[in-house]
Amino acid sequence: MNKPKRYLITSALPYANGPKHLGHLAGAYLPADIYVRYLRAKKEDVVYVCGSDEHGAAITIQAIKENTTPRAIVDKYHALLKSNMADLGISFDIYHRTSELIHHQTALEFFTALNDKGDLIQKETEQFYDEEAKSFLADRYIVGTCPVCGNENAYGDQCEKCGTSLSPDQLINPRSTLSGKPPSKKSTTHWFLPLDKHEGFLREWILNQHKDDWKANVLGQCKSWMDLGLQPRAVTRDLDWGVPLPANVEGGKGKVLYVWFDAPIGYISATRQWAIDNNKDWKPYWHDKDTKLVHFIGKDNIVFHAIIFPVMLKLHGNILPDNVPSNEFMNLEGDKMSTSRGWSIEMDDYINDFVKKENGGDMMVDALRYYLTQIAPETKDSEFTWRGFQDAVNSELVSIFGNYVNRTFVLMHKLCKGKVPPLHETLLDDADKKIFVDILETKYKIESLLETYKFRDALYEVIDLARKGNKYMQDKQPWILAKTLDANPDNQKLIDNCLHICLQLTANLAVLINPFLPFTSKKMCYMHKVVDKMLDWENAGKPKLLSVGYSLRAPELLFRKIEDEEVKQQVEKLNNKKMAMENAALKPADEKDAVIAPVKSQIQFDDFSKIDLKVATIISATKVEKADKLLKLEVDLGFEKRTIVSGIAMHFAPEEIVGKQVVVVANLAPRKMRGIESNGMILMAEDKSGKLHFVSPQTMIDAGSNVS
Ligand code: B3M
Ligand code: ZN
Repeated sequence: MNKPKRYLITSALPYANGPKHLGHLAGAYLPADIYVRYLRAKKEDVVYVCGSDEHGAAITIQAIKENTTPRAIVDKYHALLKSNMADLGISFDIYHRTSELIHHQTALEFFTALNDKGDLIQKETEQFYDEEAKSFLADRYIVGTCPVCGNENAYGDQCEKCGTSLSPDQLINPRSTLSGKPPSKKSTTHWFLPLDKHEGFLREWILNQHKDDWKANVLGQCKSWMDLGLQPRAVTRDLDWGVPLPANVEGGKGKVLYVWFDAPIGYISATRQWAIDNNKDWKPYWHDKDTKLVHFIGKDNIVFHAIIFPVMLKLHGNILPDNVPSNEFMNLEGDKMSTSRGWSIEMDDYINDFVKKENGGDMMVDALRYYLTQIAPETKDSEFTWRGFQDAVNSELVSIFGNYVNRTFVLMHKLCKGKVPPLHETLLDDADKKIFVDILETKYKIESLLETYKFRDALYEVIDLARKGNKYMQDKQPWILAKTLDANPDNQKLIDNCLHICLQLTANLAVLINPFLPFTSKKMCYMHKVVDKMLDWENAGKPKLLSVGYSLRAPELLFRKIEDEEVKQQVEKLNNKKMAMENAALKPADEKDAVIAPVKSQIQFDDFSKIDLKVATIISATKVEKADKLLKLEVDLGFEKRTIVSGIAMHFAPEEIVGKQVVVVANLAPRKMRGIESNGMILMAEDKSGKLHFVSPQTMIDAGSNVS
């Protein structure tokens, strides 16, 4: 397209059904954020929208799992996702939600417009039905035995054990999750989007017009989908959670829009809400041909964004996406990332473990952004390992980038009185001049890489420029020149030149790294005593960003090293989490649904008062060797510290319980377990799924407090 007048950038709307992991972040959010920050630095008109996807079976199933309402689920996880994204520097202009009224209105207007024009068709189909619950059943609501691996709890759309995609008809002994009874079939009428009618347009638009600028994985998936033959897609469902069809649509009673019909319209409603909040006009962003619309997504969302939504947009008279940059998946320590299997690092976990002030704060956000970009699964699946994270941070961010900036500032304070030294043009040699050329070339390379969505290569260029800076300084050795100043006072001019150039380079690095590591750039602005305006992209490549004689601040620590111990702890935590999940899943069904245990026979108050219950604080927890279930705890009872061995290792990772308060039977006779003397017992509540919970005071109180 011609130079766009404005940009509308979207990231896939995450389902508000649980925390999201680092694979999600690396797939659809971080690359979009880098792109948007770059466009903003270029002073482009850009709006970046996202929000929670709050409809569909993903939500209602989670509500059943957590024994609560869909509303409570979306409220809880919307708040979590919104704050997680903000903490990790994802700079949406709006993070909206599809349960908002304006979204329901926008989605219905869209549906009605298409329906009124005759772009949708109605068809009668047979659907699974639960006679007892009087409810149609989404595929997810039907469980049965997986024909592939024999898992007795496979869902009607997928077996989570072996990963096979299924349809409910393939399940052996299917049953409804609502009543437990086998489902029947019942006919129902739905609205369909006849994709087959649009095949000609899609083939021309995707496979011809975009054959050179869309990624190969996107083109490939679209082509194979079309080659299988496009079918009409249902856009409504018989459900009570979603965007209800309006009362005046005949036959619409009890039906809602299918979540994949309403969710992408969420991009439009988010733009509308953003426009209201900012006193802007939303229409050009969705109607003007000069708008560049880009959807950042993960590979499981390709057909929805590259085929189905574009057909909807075209029928509705909107602009079409200019690109749909989609990432492959990011694996974790040799296995697929999956929250439900416990093999994942949630954004929330990373924030709790690393971004807290005492662990490094914002610099650890940038450390994560660095590693995730460096291993971005842009063309094939990639792999996150904690060791890889440590390597990237320690040997690139700390040793190359951080070290270069730090050395420059330290030497400038030592050898140039804390000021930007003058440049003595006549003394410039080739190596000096080369740095200015390198800066400019790097800028151009980064621009063309970012504009073609090659974020990992673009980031590499920034680090490579810092590497060149290090080498330049190492070759010039201004600290050696400084030693001979008495004999050669003119050497000061060479020192000046070296540090002048090094400083113009640090200022340029701040501009160039800004889209990727915004917190680092901010800190660098502070060190350079310049306002954030220096980060405008037009400043990139300039040889005179800093004025001669300008005094600069002392260097600040930009990054910190990741210790071996941290890597070890994280790997252990991951393994523990997976084990706890597996144990919960392996419990036989009757054990999970255990009835409430009958009340034990009566005792007298005297019997009870013999038990001395006290509040204790856990000060350390370690696994007991060769005993899967045991943790050795040190607890503080106020008047003394004690060791207690407790059978809770399947339920808690050691590091997550340190600092927690518990109730202890303080006068229980000591007992030896695996050779360790245990002095007391910790009270636990067991829920019906068999999971253990601590019994603790509501707020922290003095250790040793009596419980009676
Ligand atoms: N919520 C699916 C997902 O999270 C879906 C994306 C909607 S984008 C409009 O993978
Ligand atoms: Zn299976």
